[in-house]
Amino acid sequence: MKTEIQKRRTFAIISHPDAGKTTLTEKLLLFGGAIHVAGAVKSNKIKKTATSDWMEIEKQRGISVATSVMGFDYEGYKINILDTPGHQDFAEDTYRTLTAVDSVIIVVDIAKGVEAQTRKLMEVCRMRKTPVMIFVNKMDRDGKEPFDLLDELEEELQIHVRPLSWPIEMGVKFKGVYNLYEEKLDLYTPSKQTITESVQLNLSSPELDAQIGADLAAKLREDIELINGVYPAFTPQPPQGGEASPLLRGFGGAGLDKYLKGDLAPVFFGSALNNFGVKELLDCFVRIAPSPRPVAAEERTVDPENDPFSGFIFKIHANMDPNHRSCIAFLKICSGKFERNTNYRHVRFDKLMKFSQATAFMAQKKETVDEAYAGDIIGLPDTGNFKIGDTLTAGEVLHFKGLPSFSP
Ligand SMILES: Nc1nc2c(ncn2[C@@H]2O[C@H](COP(=O)(O)OP(=O)(O)OP(=O)(O)O)[C@@H](O)[C@H]2O)c(=O)[nH]1
Ligand SMILES: [Mg+2]
Repeated sequence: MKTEIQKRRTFAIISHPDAGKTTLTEKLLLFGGAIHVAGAVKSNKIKKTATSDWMEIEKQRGISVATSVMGFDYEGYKINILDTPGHQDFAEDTYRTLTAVDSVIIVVDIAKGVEAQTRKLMEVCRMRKTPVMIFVNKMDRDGKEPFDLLDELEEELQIHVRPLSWPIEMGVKFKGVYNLYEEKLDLYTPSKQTITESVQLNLSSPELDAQIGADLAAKLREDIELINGVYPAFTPQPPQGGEASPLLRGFGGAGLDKYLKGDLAPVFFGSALNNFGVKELLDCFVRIAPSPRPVAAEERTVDPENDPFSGFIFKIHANMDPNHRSCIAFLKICSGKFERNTNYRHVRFDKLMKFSQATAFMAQKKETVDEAYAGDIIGLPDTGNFKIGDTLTAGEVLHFKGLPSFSP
């Protein structure tokens, strides 16, 4: 059970509207092999709509209205993504979602920088000490100077930052990024291809000059020297069997500890629409993002790996499936293992309930689950038994803390 729980990565993608959350989610599903053709957020040319924008109103308006949950397996990890709406009218849904995740990825538009809703959501993350990674999106467009943007991120989001990739030019001149973590040059080609051309090379190699020209190579070397001088060292676990990049080594991985405490955000640059920088983000994410963390209940702190089953309802959705009029209650499993047809205690009613029809959310389709583990989110058919904040346990009385309540 411990191995199952440790391989789970449950996170939300958050930001101001239009930064590219749904587009990024779609590409993460694509790289994770969960879907084979990426859909797009409203566009007249493209027939397939984004997997996470499945509601009719979302398809029509090209915005996300409700949080979608999608799970998939990637390189031995089980990933649960929650794509949230950015619009403030639906912020309640997003705030609740933040109670159900172990980390977040914040998407920032290179041209717009930090926007109002992103700032508010970051406040919630700071309060909860949620580890944060930042994806600077839309590098195919002209935007702010990257060092200025880093200062803006630190100031506006009140979090330290640490670039783990670094852009070479932007907009029409965008050449790609240098990946500090894996010491490679990822070259950008403005197409929809999913494989990024990358060259393993040391910064001092003359090959760099050959690839991007002497001037840009000199500027890149200067920029990276500055980054390593100014920003905290960051030592993520090296790729399997490999060694952490010497560029990031030192100071005992102070950056990684700070990330896990929610004090420092690693920053990646890319373009979700062009499939660029997404795989690099995902590869680093699965290695450094936390597996399910302990959850505070009024009674005690619940340990995901050593405690029996417990979980709470953070969202209830009506009419998800036009063929079934029932509601679905979204349950985040905090500890242990959930099993089908097993009696669990509904703490508020003080009665036992069992579920034969619990569903897992695998991209686009739902499927019945026999078992699920801490970190997972499952859907329970609800005929009026649940309220947001309700707890289910293997028997113990627990009330989880920190669920915001809103007037109806
Ligand atoms: N040029 C460019 N456009 C992008 C990129 N990523 C996303 N977009 C576009 O930005 C628009 C908004 O993208 P979405 O993914 O819907 O943004 P969102 O953050 O999910 O928005 P809400 O759900 O409404 O909060 C869409 O038209 C995308 O095609 C990118 O890398 N480059
Ligand atoms: Mg969206």
